[in-house]
Amino acid sequence: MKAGLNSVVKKALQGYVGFANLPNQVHRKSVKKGFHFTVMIVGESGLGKSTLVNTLFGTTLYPGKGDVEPTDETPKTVEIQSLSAEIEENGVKLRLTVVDTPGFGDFVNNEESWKPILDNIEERFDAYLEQENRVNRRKMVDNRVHACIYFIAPTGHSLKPLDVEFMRRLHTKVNLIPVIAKSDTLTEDEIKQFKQRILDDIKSHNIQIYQAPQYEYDDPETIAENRDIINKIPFAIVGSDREVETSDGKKVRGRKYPWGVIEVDNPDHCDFVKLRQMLIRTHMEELKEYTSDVLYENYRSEKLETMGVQQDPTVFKEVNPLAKMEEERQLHEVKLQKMENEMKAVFQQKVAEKESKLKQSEEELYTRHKEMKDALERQRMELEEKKRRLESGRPITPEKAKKKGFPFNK
Ligand SMILES: Nc1nc2c(ncn2[C@@H]2O[C@H](COP(=O)(O)OP(=O)(O)O)[C@@H](O)[C@H]2O)c(=O)[nH]1
Ligand SMILES: [Mg+2]
Repeated sequence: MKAGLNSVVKKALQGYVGFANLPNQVHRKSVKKGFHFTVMIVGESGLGKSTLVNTLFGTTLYPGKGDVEPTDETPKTVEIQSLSAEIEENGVKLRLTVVDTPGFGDFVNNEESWKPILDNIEERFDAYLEQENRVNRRKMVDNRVHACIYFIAPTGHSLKPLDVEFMRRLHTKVNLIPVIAKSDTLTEDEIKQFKQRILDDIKSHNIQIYQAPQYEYDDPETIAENRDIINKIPFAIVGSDREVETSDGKKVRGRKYPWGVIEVDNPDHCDFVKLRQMLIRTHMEELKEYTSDVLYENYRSEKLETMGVQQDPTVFKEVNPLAKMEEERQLHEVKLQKMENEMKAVFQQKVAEKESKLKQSEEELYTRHKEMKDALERQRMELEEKKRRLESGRPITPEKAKKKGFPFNK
């Protein structure tokens, strides 16, 4: 698996996105920190994944059109490529990361397709878990995958074994949002029937796709809007990063056919707008919350269990008062120990200073004492000398006697 490039494109969107209109009281925190949302895109080659990424960002993030050039060598595994763009609307920032997975479904053995994707999702959970275990949790980076858009080929029949296998393996790890790729190749009726077959297949295989909750306290308008979006799943999408001209001369993002133009941003033509609304307007916080509180939380407790750590399920992780008190106690102890060490160091330094001062004065005293002793000795010798002279009858020179004397009596 190759960790793809991770570029950040700063760009002011011309078109309307909508996240700046999120109700402030609910999203004040997110608005301050900026939104960060990660979407993964999975599906067989050629279904329009890269094109959808470009359509979502409203810009060409990929050089050239679509996928990496085909090479003679078949890639050995699914590649994971992550692209990030910071989009800003009315001063509100959204960092949208899209994880593309070229190579999915290109193998004889299915296991080689879903495994690297599952691994990538779990690695991101592990990275988050690792941060949670750190003492300083203030700067947590959430790179968990909040939604996975799964591309279904527009066959009009039913799900392929590859689709079922992927969704069954991944549905407990990520919010699955199935979409019908290149829906412009199907008629309206075909889409309607195909959607129903897909939903029946999903149900019969016990696959859990993302279910948006209904809030009875929401205003009727919001309830209607949400229901309208959810009823469109699996979204029938059309992607295009090109502008085409309609019959009445309008320039729109879309695909041109002899019989007319399919507009990407027209909700009457396809469900692209609904998908985008769901991701970055109506359900972004929901998708993040479900990822964190249910999908990640399940992964986390399973992982801890296999590591032999038993959790008390009645205590929610963030508000476990005992663990918190213990953590605080330990922090406090470390602080106390540090203060004690500092005080000891200061004390020792003071003692050393005093000692060296005492030693210095002792030396000074000793030298003075020695000088006095020497002076006394000299005087004694002179007196002896005088005494001898007097005894031998010679006179004393008066000047010489004046010069001598006790030095410390001056
Ligand atoms: N008809 C139609 N063609 C599409 C659509 N989206 C992408 N394509 C085309 O399908 C081809 C493969 O698209 P690409 O984005 O590279 O697919 P990927 O391999 O899944 O990344 C390109 O020629 C696109 O122009 C769509 O919604 N409808
Ligand atoms: Mg691609």
